[in-house]
Amino acid sequence: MNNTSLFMLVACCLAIWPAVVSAAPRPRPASECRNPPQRLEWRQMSEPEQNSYIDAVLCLTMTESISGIARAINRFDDHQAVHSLQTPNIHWVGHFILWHRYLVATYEKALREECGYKGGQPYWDWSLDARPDDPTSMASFPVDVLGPGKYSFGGNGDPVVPTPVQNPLNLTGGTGGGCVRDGAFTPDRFVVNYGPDPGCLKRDFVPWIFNSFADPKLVQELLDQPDYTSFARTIEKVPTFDTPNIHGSGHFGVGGVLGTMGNAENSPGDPLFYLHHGNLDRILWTWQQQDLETRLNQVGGPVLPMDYGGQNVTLDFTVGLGELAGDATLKQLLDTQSGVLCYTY
Ligand SMILES: *[C@@H]1O[C@H](CO)[C@@H](O)[C@H](O)[C@H]1NC(C)=O
Ligand SMILES: *[C@@H]1O[C@H](CO)[C@@H](O)[C@H](O)[C@H]1NC(C)=O
Ligand SMILES: [Cu+2]
Repeated sequence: MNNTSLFMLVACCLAIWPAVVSAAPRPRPASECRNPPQRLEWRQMSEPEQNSYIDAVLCLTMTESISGIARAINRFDDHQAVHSLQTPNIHWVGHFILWHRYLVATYEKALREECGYKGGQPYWDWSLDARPDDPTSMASFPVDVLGPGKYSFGGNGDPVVPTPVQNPLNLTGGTGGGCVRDGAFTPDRFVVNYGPDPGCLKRDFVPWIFNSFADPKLVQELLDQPDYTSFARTIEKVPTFDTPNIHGSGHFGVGGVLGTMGNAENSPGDPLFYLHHGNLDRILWTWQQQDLETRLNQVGGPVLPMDYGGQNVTLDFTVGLGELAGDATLKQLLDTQSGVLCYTY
C-alpha cells in the first residue's frame, strides 16, 4: 500500500466513524479559534513588539477605507466612524461593554490580517498608575505609555483654555487641550480625519479625574459584582464627574475637555482608545473567569440608554459594525474564543 492509499483509508474512516457512533454528527464551526493571540499590558511587551504594534497602527492609516462611511478615508478612520455613528445606541446600555469588545477585536483583527501585526491588542492598566491619595499629581501619567519616543503614544497636548461653549459640562482642571507634539502620532505622521474637528490628535490631561477614576478600588468593586446586569451598570455608573467611574478615567483623565479621548463620539480617533478599552475588556474577562459557566451565558441591562426597568438585552440580541464585520449575538461576544472572537489574556 503506497502513502496515498494509506492516507485515503485513514481519511475515509476518520470521516465515517463519528457518523456511525453518533446519530447526529456535529458540524465543525464555520470558523475556529486556534492559537488565540494573547493580549499583554503595554509594558509587558518587548520593545520590538511595541514597535511592531505602532507600525501596524500607522499602516492602518495608510490603508484605504472599506466602511463606505463618508469622510472615513482609511482603515483607522473606519473604526472611529462606526463608533461615532452608533454612539447614541451603545452607551449606558446592557451591550455597552460587549459592543466595545467587538470593536476592539475587529481593530485587532485588521492590524493582524491587513498590517502584518503578530501579537494581541495591548491594553493599558491605568490602575497601576493612578494616585488616588494625590489627586493633583501629574506624575501619575506614565511616561512608559504616554512617552515622547517615536514608538510610544505621546503625551499631553499644548495648553489651550476652553471657552464656556466648548466646555458645557464645566469640567475643571484641564492641563492641555491642543495638539500632541511628541510620540508616534504627531501631526506630520497622523491625522484625525473623521469627526467635526479634523486635524491633529489632541490631549487634555486632567489629573484629578485620572487619579480618582482609575483607582484600583473601583476596579475591585467591579470585579465583586454578582451578575452581568450589575457589572454592566457599575462599569459606566452615571454620566457625571461627581461619581468616579473607571470608563471615564481614560476618556476624561486623558482627553479632558478638548482632547480626542474626551469626545463621546470620536474618542477612537486617539489610538490610545484601544488600549483603554482593551483594559476595560480585560476586566470583563477577568470577572468572567471567576465563574465561566455562568458568565459565558448571562447578559442583562437596558436595550435603550439609561432605560433601567425597561426592556433588557438577551443572549440573542444582535450588534453590528456595519461593513467592518458580520453581525454578532451577545452570546457569541461573551466568549473571546468563540470563533467570532479569537484572543485571550
Ligand atoms: C455649567 O456652568 C454654566 C454657567 O455657570 C451653567 O449654566 C451650566 O448649567 C453648567 N452646566 C453643568 C452641566 O453643570
Ligand atoms: C430589566 O432588568 C432589570 C434589572 O434586573 C429589572 O428590574 C427589569 O424589570 C427588567 N425589565 C423587564 C422588562 O423585565
Ligand atoms: Cu464608546
